[in-house]
Amino acid sequence: MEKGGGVVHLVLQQTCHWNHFRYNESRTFQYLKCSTEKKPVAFQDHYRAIFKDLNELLQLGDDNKQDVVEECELPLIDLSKLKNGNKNDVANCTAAIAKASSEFGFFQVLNHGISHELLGEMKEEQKKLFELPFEKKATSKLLNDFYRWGTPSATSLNQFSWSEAFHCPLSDISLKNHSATSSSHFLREVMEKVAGAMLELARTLARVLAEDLGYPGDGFTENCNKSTCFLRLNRYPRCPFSPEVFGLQPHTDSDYLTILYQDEVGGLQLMKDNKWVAVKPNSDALIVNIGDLFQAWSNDIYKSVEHKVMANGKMERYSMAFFLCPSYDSTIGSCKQPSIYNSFTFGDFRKQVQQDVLKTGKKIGLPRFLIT
Ligand SMILES: O=C(O)CCC(=O)C(=O)O
Repeated sequence: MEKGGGVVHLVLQQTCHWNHFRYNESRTFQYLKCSTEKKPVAFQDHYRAIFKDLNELLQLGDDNKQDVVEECELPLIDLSKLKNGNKNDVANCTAAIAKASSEFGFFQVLNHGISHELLGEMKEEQKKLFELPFEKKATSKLLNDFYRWGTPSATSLNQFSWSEAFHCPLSDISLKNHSATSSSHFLREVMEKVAGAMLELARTLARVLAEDLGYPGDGFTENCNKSTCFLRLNRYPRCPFSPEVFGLQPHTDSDYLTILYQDEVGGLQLMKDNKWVAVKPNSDALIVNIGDLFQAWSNDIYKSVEHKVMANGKMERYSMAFFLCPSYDSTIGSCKQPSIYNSFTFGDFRKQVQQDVLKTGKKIGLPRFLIT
């Protein structure tokens, strides 16, 4: 047995179905390519340092298993009430959205205006995309150049995410520069429809939330458009090291708000009253969560809550997230005085997050901008 990555190597040989892990004739790893470095990099070389601890972890047995996490029902809000013309219904629905955003930072919406058929088509296209060979996803710019897998910058296991994703600005999904015969044509067509519908939904929700704090109209969402917002397609492969490994490490979202479509597998957890709680999947609903920019703008009335995805040992999982973001030069100030945060541009915020992640492996986020 080799030192360090050797145990991981053997375990993966026996159990890993992540189709990126390829074996050659002698059943050792061939190579994996990392999306940020366009040179082949052996998985065990790239992640040797962080996976070596699994050697011990795998021998620890049940003592090391994560605490049992309770399941929670997120507030479920019927958006048809916003549009039915009844003033009472509109007021109740607005109040429910605002309450959930300040108490949970998360809620689910029903009758959101995005059809089951469209979401089903999206899931099918997403599956086909991720089933392609790893080299193709990593190098052929299927959705331009926005593929990532794992966490290339991770230096420890708790910074590693057992997932792969395409993270695309909405403007780069467009069919305009792609012929009808291109292999990604139908995928782009479906993504464009989903992204357009999610942008509209996100703007509606942002408008409702701003209005509840006394700011009617389109306000800051005017700066959120196809060239500033993102759609992320996520796949969480089955993980032989579950439950010790994150599918997606704990984080808050660096946006105004996020809309999430997830399949029925589950694995999303959020922080509630200093405890992780698991979100019960509901196939009729979309999940909405408040991001850092809304928390700053609302002066901490709406909460950007930490969340994570736990890897699953039995099943792969798919999700898709839409991020409502402004242009990088947009200033995020607070709607209330005295403000808790210094105002900052979205570009400054992103830059600070990236610097912190590079330096410490972790996002610090809003606390960086607190007025001291
Ligand atoms: O897949 C999920 O449930 C969460 C996705 C997420 O948090 C993200 O893409 O930022």
